Amino acid sequence: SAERFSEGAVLFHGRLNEYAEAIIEAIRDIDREAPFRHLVTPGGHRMSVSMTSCGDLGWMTDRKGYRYTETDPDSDRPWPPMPELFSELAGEAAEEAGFPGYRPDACLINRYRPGAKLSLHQDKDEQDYSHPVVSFSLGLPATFLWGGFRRKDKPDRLLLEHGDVLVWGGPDRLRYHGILPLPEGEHPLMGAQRINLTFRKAG
Ligand code: MD3
Ligand code: FE
Repeated sequence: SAERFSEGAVLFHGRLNEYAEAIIEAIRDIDREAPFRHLVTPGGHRMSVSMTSCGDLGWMTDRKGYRYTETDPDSDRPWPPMPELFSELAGEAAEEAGFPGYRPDACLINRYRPGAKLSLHQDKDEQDYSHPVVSFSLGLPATFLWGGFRRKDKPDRLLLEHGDVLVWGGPDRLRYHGILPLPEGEHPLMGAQRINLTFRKAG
């Protein structure tokens, strides 16, 4: 089932369920080429979420700032290619949400272990905000914070569960958003973790 909870935001419940094993296997391959790592923000904080990327561009941060790169700074090799399954599923969901012709060039993969969180932020490192962001959730459920256009606007809460796909664009593209600390738990396919894949047209 699909739920449109704002003009530019659609949540497809359980959309990935039949593909979950294949996606998890593909993430294992990516982790072998470009292992998950805890990045350090420009302010010097080690992020509690660990990250890697696939696709033509990968998102990263260090003491110098946030940016997209064509190579993994840990290996100096290109990021692993984006599996076709990922781009097809992301493109289909975007199309159904009203964004036809979506061709993401970046897929950021976030791994949350219990206690990991993502503070309220905007996604502003992309060239063109007319393209939506598509996100896949796998593993343990997490509470998503859906804020306004100023950091101090009180966010609504929404549970993101295994298999969910969220498409976020148009007038909602620059909303503040985040993830509350992941509760303890054990997921049958994923163990004690949540993985989020976030697709973007960054370049
Ligand atoms: C709303 N990831 O990687 S996904 C991120 O679950 C990020 O790991 C979260 O925020 C996660 O930047 C949330 C849902 C999401 C992603 C991007 C958005 C919602 C968004 C961009 C604009 C507005
Ligand atoms: Fe974000």
